[in-house]
This record gives sequence, structure tokens and C-alpha cells, in this order.
Amino acid sequence: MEKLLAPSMMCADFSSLENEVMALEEAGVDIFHIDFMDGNFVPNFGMGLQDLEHIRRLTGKTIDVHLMIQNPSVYIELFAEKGVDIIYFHPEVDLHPPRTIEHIRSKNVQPGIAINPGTSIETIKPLLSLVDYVMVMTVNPGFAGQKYLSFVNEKIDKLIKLQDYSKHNYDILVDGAISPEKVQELSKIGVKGFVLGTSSLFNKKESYKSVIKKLRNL
Ligand code: S6P
Ligand code: MG
Repeated sequence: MEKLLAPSMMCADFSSLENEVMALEEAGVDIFHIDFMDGNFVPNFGMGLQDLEHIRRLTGKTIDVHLMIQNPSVYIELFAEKGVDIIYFHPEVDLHPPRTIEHIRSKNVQPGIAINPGTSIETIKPLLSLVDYVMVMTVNPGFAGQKYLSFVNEKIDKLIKLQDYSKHNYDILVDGAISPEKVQELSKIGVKGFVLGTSSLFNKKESYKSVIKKLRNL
């Protein structure tokens, strides 16, 4: 299965964002992953709209936004207008997820849900036939550089099994402490996409090109 490799831009060097985007594009990444936080749903602030606009101007590649914000439905229009390709929201903080998914689709943006480590599959099962992507958080959202939470593996297994029964096939991605070992282990069992942060791609001596090449071949 072809992997989707998505650098988490929050981990990039902001003093030369343009060079970072160019180098990542040249390295052959698939998706630019941009984290938004509200200091409320998660105790941190992520990237800003100006960062998104800047990155959108620099690349024609797929951009996803990961909305770690309360009441995400209010902001669908805003992000769609910025030219993003995928919007992930957390159903845990949305009153009517099916409506939000529909709203995202109506803007010609692909809908995805991101689910916290503590969210059970049972609670999101009705949404699985509606979305294009399910992003499993393998850390509690809000920060880079955390530890992978192994208890989430059980949920990933369940999601993979459910894929066969879902009418609309969703891709599974993981976000949080994704090391090369995790890419290897999880891609073998059917996880399609990987958000790459400090555990695999950034702050390394190796070039992005070489890291991405190795990850593709795992
Ligand atoms: C924060 C955010 C993530 C991180 C990413 C960083 O929770 O949603 O996308 O930026 O997990 O990667 P790493 O390898 O430092 O955990
Ligand atoms: Mg994220």
C-alpha cells in the first residue's frame, strides 16, 4: 500500500519556512499537515492563519488542517476559503458531526475526523461511512515530542477491521510520536498515513529527502 507521508509543519523551522516547504516538497512528501489549536480544547496554540496562507502560496500539494478547537463547525467556511484540501475536526467537541462533515464536503474539501486516545470506536462508528479519513491520535493532542500511547493500538486494529464493512472506504492515519519503527509496524497492518514530527523527520542530521526515501521503503 502506498503511504501518505505528512510532515507536521508545527515542527518546521519557522525562521525559514519557505526553504522548509521547498525542501519537503522536493523530498516528495504527500501532505502538509497544519495544526490549529485554541488554547481551550488543548492547552496550547498551534499555527496561525497567516502560516496557512503562506504555505498555501508556496505549494500546490495537498494541505490538511487538523482543528484542535472547540465548535469546529463555526470555522469550516474560513478554512475552506484558504484553499485547504482536507479538514480534520474532533467529533468530541462538535455537536452535530454528520452535519459538519456534510458542510466540509459542500465546500469541495475532503472531511476527516481526528480522534483522541480516549475516544472509543463505538462513539464514532456512525461517522465511519461518511468520512474520507480517520486520524487516530496516538498522543493526547496539543504538543509535539510526546510518547506514543500503545493502548491506542487496539483501536487501530478495530478501525482496520471495520474498513471492510464500511460502505465508504476511509483511510486511516496516525498522528503523534510516529517513529520510523511505527511507520513500518503500522503500514504493514493497513495504516495508510503518517504525520511526521520530531520522532522521525524534524531536527535530524539527515536530509528530508533521505528520511522520506527511507520511510517510503519501510
Ligand atoms: C499535536 C499535533 C501533532 C504534532 C505531531 C508532532 O498533537 O496534532 O500533529 O504536531 O504529533 O510529531 P511528534 O513526532 O513530535 O509527536
Ligand atoms: Mg496534528
